[in-house]
Amino acid sequence: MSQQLPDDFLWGGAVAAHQLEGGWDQDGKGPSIIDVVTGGNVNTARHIDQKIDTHAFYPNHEAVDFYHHYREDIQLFAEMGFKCFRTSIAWSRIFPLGDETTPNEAGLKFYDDLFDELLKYGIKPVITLSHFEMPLHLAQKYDGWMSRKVLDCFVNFSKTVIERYQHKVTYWMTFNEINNQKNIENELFGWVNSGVLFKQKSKPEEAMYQAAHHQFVASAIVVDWAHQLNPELKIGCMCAMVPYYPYSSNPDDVMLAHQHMHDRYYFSDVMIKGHYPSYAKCEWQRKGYHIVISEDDEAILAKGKADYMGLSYYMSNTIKADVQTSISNSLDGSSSASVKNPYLSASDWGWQIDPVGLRYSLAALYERYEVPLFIVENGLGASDTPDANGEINDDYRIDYLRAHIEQLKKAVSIDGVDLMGYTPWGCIDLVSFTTGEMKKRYGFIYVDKHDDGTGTLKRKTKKSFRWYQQVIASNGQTL
Ligand code: BGP
Repeated sequence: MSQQLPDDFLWGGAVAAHQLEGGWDQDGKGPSIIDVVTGGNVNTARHIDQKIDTHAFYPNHEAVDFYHHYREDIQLFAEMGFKCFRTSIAWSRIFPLGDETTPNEAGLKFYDDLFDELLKYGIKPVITLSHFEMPLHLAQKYDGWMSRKVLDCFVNFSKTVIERYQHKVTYWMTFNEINNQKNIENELFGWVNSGVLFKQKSKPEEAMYQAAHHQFVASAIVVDWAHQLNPELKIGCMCAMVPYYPYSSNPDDVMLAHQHMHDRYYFSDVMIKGHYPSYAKCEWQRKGYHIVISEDDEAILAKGKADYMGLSYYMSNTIKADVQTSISNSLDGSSSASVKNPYLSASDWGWQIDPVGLRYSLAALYERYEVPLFIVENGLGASDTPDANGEINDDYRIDYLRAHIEQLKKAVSIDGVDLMGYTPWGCIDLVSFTTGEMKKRYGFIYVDKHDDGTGTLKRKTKKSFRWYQQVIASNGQTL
């Protein structure tokens, strides 16, 4: 069977504003909820009522200074042959506080220039409206997405940028990995998704569902509005896909894995199907949750269904019914029943490497939703060490990506998945989200920047750069 990908397949790379731009307070940008997260052992609570200590080393405040290096970086992306580049707009560059009516022109101009630079090389921008960002003021003043006021602010921000860039940007996503917050045990996820510390609420899970409801409505309003503005625009949702496997054929393991998959599907079910799934309503009733849903909300959700689904995929998770201890795994919302999968190896950060899980996820999602899918994140975090000649021979990264591309090709050619494109995460080295480290690198391009803040910021291509260049040139045939 031919494993040909479509001619217009969107090969590229992915980043997020706060993890690479730096310039956190430049040209009128306000502080964002992510600017007070130091990474790893995030303790956002202590920052909320305090002024930001500008002397503390927050890795993302400078990051890899894409804010000033984007021309040189885009030139390298073009050399790799990128068809698209996924990044996000830092909301607080546009609305520094979030509740103003007039946008910050300097912030708007930065993204105009950035998109023009991409388009100069024929690289299509793919834009996430909120990649773990919101002006800090909105979290402090309104309790983040607990409030419908923030819904209005997000819609205003989205309309402002979509209207401005509609002729430069066709592909949009509303919220990055909106489903991370389902793991209410990890405060980092709730904070970056919603600007809320759910564990401080009397009913944390109910609060999470309420905040998410406001995001669903906001997303649907934006999708519907954008379609009316310009029917060419494609607005997707975006979820982290970490499939749960049953540890064994024990029916209890199988059922547990099935139930846990609701954590993965809940958000995309609402955003793509346009209504709440029955298992959600059943859970709210069983737990005595009351989610405030306004009269028009259901009609809004039905009208503003996402055009496609963006997903991140790094690993799978395995679940066992009678186990109370967990493997350490910070990204995937793992419960106490997660166990090591004996068939898989793991990255240095414990993320279990599972290329077949990507095909499995794509097939399952496409059968469930029948909308185009877009792999907007995938990759291996590793601590690259330059050799004696200063070269980075990252064969481990090439092996990881090759194995995943082989599987995505099978998903297209054997499982019939409509796949729009593939943008490996952190195509240029940037600050790790879960750990705040520079040493956890994903890039095809090395950046001389280190965890203690030192480094020249000089860029250098890795071995994987030439490899990926060939992959794109051959449309995935030369791996
Ligand atoms: C996803 C985020 C990204 C990114 C990636 C890798 O959850 O959408 O922002 O950082 O994970 O995670 P990390 O940087 O922690 O290795």
